Amino acid sequence: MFDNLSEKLQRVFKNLRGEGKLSAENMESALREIRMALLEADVNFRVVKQLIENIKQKAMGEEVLAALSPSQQVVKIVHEELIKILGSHESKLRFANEPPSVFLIVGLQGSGKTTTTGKLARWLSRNGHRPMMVSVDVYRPAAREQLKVIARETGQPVYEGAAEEKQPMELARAARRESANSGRDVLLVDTAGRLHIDDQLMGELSELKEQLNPVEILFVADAMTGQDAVKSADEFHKRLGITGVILTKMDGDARGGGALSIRHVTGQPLKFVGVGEKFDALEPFHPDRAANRILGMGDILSFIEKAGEAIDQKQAVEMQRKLIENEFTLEDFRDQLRQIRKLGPLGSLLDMMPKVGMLKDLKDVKIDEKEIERVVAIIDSMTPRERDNHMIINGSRRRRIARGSGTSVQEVNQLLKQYAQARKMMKGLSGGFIGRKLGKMKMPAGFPFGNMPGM
Ligand SMILES: Nc1nc2c(ncn2[C@@H]2O[C@H](COP(=O)(O)OP(=O)(O)OP(=O)(O)O)[C@@H](O)[C@H]2O)c(=O)[nH]1
Ligand SMILES: [Mg+2]
Repeated sequence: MFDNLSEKLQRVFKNLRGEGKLSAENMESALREIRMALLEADVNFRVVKQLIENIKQKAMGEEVLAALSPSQQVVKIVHEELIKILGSHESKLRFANEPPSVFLIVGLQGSGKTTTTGKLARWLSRNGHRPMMVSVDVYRPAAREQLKVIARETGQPVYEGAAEEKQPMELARAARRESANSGRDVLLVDTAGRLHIDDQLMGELSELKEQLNPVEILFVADAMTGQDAVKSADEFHKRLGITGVILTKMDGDARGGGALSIRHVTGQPLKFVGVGEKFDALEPFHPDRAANRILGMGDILSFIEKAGEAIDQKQAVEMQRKLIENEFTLEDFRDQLRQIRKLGPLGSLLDMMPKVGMLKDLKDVKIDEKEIERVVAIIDSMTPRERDNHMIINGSRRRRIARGSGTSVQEVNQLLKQYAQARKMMKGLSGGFIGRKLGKMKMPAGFPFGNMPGM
């Protein structure tokens, strides 16, 4: 989602790495490059200006730590300033004291309102709520039908209403009654889109707002439209008063500038991002995690969350300690692989991983179930002592292990080599600045799968 920007910024930091000290000159040129990278990522120019100003002040000010190298200092400062611009913390949805809480879903035509309504209903029901949906789009034929189909696909209830009903307000009111009667605590109101912001649309939305008293007015914008998304969010906010933004199609080649600008320009938080057409492709937006992603530190926390069901947290913490202290044994390695197998498709998970150093290569790799099975079989054929200390696995032990696991000595050799590499890599990672950062962020158990064959 921020790949390009991330790559460019990392290049800036890399160039600074050779410098002994932060000076006015090297900082000036770094700032110039950061500014270019942000503008190219379609970040709003006012936001860029503010960011650069803040970074400059901090870097030149007294906050610079002598212990850090120039590139580390700049990474740290940019990281902090990015988070500030993005909004310091996750903006949670609000709920009314008296259910049902009404959420108005608004936005321009084709931005993804109806799809997002379905995603949000699914997300809410998985997070302890009992949502109901209603479409008040009485203009586009089949608009209400579309939401009915989505309701079926997501297994979430929809208030259908009479087919001939032509009054948005009537539909919404009836849906609210139905929600209250059936114990639903959130009513999601999918509204009609328009090509442009016009008075009729605003009039209708204002009336819905007045009558329904929504706790959330969520503006849905297509991230691919870049700064136009930011502009229309701002205009909607000025005319209607929105409470948050959902950027859709972040899975496309949007440059991410919208996500970086919304908060600063509109004063309203980005609450969710849509990252695909499927109904599970909706993620709460976390400013700190986005900043990590942009700076190539990976999105370890999202990774943990996604892996949550498969990974035992206590084990993850223990694993992290072992990694840092280099006590990571072959047995741990096997446990990790077993967990990875439980995680399912790795592609999207790998996307969240830090793209520092060797890990960068992991992005293009695919996981191969059979490979994992083979590696697990090899480790299973070792004795506990061998798993504990791979150094004792000599030639004859290797032959025995190969026989026992139905593999070849070459395959056993390869595995041991990869294991040694993974250990080395983790040791390197846990050392430097990035490593310390990662350390604090809790490493997920499925982390060090190294350069596994076919993975
Ligand atoms: N790739 C991708 N496609 C999305 C996402 N969100 C929505 N879409 C697609 O965008 C298109 C328009 O989505 P809708 O939900 O119908 O948009 P809408 O705002 O309700 O449109 P109108 O009601 O006509 O104004 C559909 O093809 C969706 O599948 C997303 O996060 N990623
Ligand atoms: Mg729609």
